Amino acid sequence: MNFTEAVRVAQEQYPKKVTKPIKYGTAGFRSRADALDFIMYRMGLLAGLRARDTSSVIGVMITASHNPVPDNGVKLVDPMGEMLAPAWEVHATTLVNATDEGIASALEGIVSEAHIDTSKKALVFVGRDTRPSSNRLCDAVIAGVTAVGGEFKDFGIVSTPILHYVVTCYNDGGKYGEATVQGYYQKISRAFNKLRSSGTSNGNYDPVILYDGANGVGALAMSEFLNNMKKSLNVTIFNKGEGVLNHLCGADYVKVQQKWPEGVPKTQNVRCVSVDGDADRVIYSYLDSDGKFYMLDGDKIATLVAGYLQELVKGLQLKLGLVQTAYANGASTAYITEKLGVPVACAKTGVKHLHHMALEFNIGVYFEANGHGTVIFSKTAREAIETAAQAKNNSAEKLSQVLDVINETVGDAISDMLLVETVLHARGWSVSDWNDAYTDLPNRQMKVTVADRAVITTTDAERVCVTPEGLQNTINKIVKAFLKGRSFVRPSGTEDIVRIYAEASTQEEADNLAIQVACAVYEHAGGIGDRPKA
Ligand code: G16
Repeated sequence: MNFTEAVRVAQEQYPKKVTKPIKYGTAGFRSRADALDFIMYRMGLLAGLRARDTSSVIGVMITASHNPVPDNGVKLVDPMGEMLAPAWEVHATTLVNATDEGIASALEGIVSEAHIDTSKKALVFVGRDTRPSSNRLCDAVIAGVTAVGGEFKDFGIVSTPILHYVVTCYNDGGKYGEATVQGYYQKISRAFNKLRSSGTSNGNYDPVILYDGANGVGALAMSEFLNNMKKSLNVTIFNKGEGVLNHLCGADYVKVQQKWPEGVPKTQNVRCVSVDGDADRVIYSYLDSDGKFYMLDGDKIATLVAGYLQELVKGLQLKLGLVQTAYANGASTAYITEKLGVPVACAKTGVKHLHHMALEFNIGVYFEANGHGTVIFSKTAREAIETAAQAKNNSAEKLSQVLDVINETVGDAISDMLLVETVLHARGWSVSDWNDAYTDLPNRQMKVTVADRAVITTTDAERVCVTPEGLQNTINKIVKAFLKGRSFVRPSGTEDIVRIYAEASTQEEADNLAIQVACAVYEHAGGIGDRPKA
């Protein structure tokens, strides 16, 4: 195949105007939307080749998820719903950094390295979030797919998990479910309705939910679910799109700012469920009778789910494990290992890393503290559960129903919410009963802007900073002065900033630790703008 057409379209419609090197980040490419047209076009080209390489449908999701509205981005979905394979992240980076004329040789290089038969058919599924720029960028992706002779199916505005789901279902011939948007809603809703057939209330459990849609696609997805879920839950949707996407609301805001989302009434003792801009992350929160705010993040979800699944799989000889990242609250890790006896592994930030590690268990629960995660079941686990369920083992029967509520293909805010609701209902717990399982160590996250965030490199699942020289020593010295102090820094892969995480025995100490470490980053790593302050 020659790539003359790919070069022509690039030069005429999607010329590259930047020379600065660009790297594939935590979840694909992300930046301001007006700088993304050429990248989107090239990701269309790449998806066309990847589809031929795998003889499968590949997904392209246009979203910048938790980032602000002026940003956008692209996530590529591999055949079984996984994030793009690491070798192809390298190809993606090469292709994006080529000149317009250089596209041809970059594509030829990929074809030859991956031994791709370019005469094969290529089909790419495309989806996008609700950002104003997403439609235009979707056209660029489609132009790329078409320029390498591929075909596409445009799913329009969908959540990221829906796109992962339809890609997986199409590629496995419908075994996981029907490869349509409606098929997604129906499979998960049906399973949830079935689990609720015995009644909606139980003990302290109350099916009332305040839902924060972050003014994005998560609000649309929840309305669709409610149409399919009959009256199994009593959900009221807020932040449906009347406000600005992710602004003062949504999962990232609630998690990082540790605040109740704007636009949601401050009803006490009712749980609020916040999702992010593409509905792949979820955070719970509530206000107690004194109006005090409590947040239940990915760590709380992971421990709730792992504890429940561990009970259900008892006697089935299956190895269940939990994967977290350095952001996991120290109290959650202690609780899950010491109290529940579940092994815990630590991965680098990015669901792709967690997913990979979770595959080492028969049942792998993986969650980032920011609410991004799911549960995956190996073939062995599925077979063992099925056999036991057929033999009328009660727990296995329950487990086989729970399996269908879970979207194993990727972290899915609403499927995760339904899983949490299932566990709370089964335990007869209120949100405060859940929160009481363990107490989070007070923590704080901060961002520092530096001239070039690539100067920060890390090791040991991002818990240790390797460069710039001296920064880790400084952090160690600062941390020593704080009771139960822990802190690390890492360059974000989705925003042009460095992230700081700190935890300590009190909130004041955690805040103080975060500021001191942020100042150390500012000094050692070339901070720009104002010095970090409280
Ligand atoms: C993406 C990734 C997550 C990651 C988050 C923040 O989430 O999928 O795994 O935790 O970015 O990454 P970073 O700290 O490198 O900016 P999302 O929801 O924004 O797509």
